[in-house]
Amino acid sequence: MPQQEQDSQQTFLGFDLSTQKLKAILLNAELKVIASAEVKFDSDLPEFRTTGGANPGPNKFEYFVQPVMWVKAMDIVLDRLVIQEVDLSTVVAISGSAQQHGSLYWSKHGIAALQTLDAEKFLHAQIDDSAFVVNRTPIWMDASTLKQCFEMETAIGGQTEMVQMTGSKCYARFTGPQIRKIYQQRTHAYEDAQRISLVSSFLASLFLGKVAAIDYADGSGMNLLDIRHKTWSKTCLNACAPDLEDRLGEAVSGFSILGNVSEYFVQRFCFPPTCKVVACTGDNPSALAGMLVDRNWLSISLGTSDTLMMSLEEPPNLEEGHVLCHPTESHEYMGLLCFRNGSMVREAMNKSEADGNWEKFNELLDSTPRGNFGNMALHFNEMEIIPKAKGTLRWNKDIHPSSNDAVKGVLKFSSPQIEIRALVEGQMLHHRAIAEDMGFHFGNQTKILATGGASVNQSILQVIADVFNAPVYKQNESEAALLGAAYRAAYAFYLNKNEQREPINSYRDYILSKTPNHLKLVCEPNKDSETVYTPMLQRYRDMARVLEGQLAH
Ligand code: ADP
Ligand code: XUL
Repeated sequence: MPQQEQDSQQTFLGFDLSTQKLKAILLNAELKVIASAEVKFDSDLPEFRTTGGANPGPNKFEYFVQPVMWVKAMDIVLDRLVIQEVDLSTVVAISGSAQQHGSLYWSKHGIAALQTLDAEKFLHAQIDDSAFVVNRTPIWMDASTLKQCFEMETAIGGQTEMVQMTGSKCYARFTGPQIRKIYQQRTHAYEDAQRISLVSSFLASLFLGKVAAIDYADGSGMNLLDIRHKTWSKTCLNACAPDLEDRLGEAVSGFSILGNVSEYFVQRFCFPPTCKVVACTGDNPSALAGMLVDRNWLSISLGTSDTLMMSLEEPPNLEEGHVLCHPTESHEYMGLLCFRNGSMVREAMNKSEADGNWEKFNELLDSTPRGNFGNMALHFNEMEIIPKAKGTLRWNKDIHPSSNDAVKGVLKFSSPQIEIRALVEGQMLHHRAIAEDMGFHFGNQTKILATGGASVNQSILQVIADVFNAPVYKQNESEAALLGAAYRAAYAFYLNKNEQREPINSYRDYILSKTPNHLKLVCEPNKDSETVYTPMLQRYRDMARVLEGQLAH
């Protein structure tokens, strides 16, 4: 077959091993989705008795997964593709996205099993419990390692040092503290662990037939990687557990081709023997890769919690929030902010002021002017992450930040519509202020990409456009993390093929040249936005200081 025709038949396979499911998509040479399949852990694999994809552990704050569940899910998802008559012999590259922070501890037997898979048998019959020395993999929901966080930060000289080195202070769910807990509580298992994988590198390992390298971006969620030098930090490794570097292996770029797919997949599923396995990464970095946005874009996910993602030139030293190595731009960083008081608070307000009806909520929101006559509110129903504050504060236009009234604020506003606008504007002012603190530069070029459950709400999106004084866009295809995995596979394959040829397109340029219309404009800011919201941003900061101060007393 002529080369061009051959190229046009190439496909790229992406996976997302998220908390609740394993999903696969196949993209054709034009990067259009041509097939997909998924396995839901709770319903498709009930024998593992997960709820929302996780098992609560025996002790407080513990959450785990039996890794064999993920192996079994891979057997099923591949079979589901085959049942749809997907031709896997066209797949030239594979990559994946996975929930961040979880850790798997390979036994000697497990590593041998990966290398000698028998194509006649299921994966899970060969990579079973005995492949791991710890058969309960701690996942990101686990919050049981506060002691180890404290120990690691103390050992390296404090929280500020940890933030400067690794981009995050120690978080209980991060992998370093989790590894330290295993080392302390199950020392023999730790000693027997030949290698340690993240969930993403475990996913790559299945296809590679050996333990795969961890990529820089997902590696940034461990409190172990020096994010500026992209190497493991010796001080952090020493603060975590002995002889750890050998167990982690070298960290690599997310565009690295780790090798060809193992013989098992060639024989059992007809993958071509030259099919490349590209390093897998975490779901958040993979989502940023899937959104194809540059440094002018702020991505806002309005899910259960509100999450902001952005590209940064330099890592800031924010005490909270996360800075990761960028998944696709080697000279940039990725900023990740997660806020607890997102949809849950909007939902509570919708219930109390609009009978739980989003249409009514929107009518009320739209009936009030931008700026809400100077009425503002902060609703941190749960302890917020940044700022560390809890409680509700309402100010009207008459309250002076340094007056006695500032602390108490106003008890309630005069109407449901004022309450609703004060909430939504307050939330978005909060998000904007913290994004600025993280180092995001707002300007004429700024654009917002909205995703997540509440991004269906046009009235909320209009408030976002106004408060951020930037147009708001949505993506045509959903599931950015999954797309990101398949796009990275395609780009890594392209880089590999063009090694000798110049010039090489950047990741974004290359993918966008094939999928130019992946976004749609949904809202534009009103002309007076900057005038209305700039003073309110300062007022938000004053209000936040009051709430923070209350907590301190
Ligand atoms: P997660 O991925 O965190 O499970 P989703 O991205 O599915 O969450 O978003 C769920 C949230 O979307 C719900 O908490 C709900 O409040 C919110 N939501 C759904 N529809 C609307 C709407 N029309 N307006 C505002 N919020 C909505
Ligand atoms: C990020 C985090 C989660 C997981 C699961 O720090 O803990 O978003 O990646 O999705």
